[in-house]
Amino acid sequence: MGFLDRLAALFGLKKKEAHVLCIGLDNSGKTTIINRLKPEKLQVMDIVPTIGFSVEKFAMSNLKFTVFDMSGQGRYRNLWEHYYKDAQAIIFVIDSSDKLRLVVAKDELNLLLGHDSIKVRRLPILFYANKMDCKEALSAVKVATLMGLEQIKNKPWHICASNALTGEGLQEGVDWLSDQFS
Ligand code: G3D
Repeated sequence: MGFLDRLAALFGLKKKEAHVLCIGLDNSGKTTIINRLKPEKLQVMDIVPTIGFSVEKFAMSNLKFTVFDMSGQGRYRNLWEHYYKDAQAIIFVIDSSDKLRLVVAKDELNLLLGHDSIKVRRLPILFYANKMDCKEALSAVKVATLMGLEQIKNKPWHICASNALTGEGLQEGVDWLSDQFS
């Protein structure tokens, strides 16, 4: 059973269908992570960089995934807000090696957390501090501090250091997410 099959099985205990939103800035590693998590037969070998606003959607068992970039595209904001109300869990991917854009990621996270469809809901948020293999990568603890995660009080959250190229750390994150629904 793949990671997502297990997660889907757990969601299935309580809900017919669950929507997971996988978001983060462009180039943070969302596509690579999602491709790692998908069962092998669904894996895409060529990962096309996301340009402009594109949304990837796929369903697996009773899990529905929506993946998109939150990068500097204010004009698309109304479009992505549309997906917030359906989300039952969020995977927020951060490029730990891109210190300059951590500030942007933090701003986007705060906008997300303050959104009407999100702020009063106790939905779990899994953060991947991705690209841990990069020499200049910050530790997951440092990323959590710089992102102000300790200020998230009304939602369960967890941060995992990950290397989406090898898959390291991804399992831990999915296990945590699974626990939130079991
Ligand atoms: P996105 O979907 O968030 O836009 P992608 O990001 O999954 O397309 O990844 C962007 C680039 O980062 C890709 O490189 C990808 O291989 C790389 N990447 C993703 N995760 C990791 C990681 O954990 N470590 C390292 N070192 N690189 C990672 P290219 O060169 O194809 O643009």
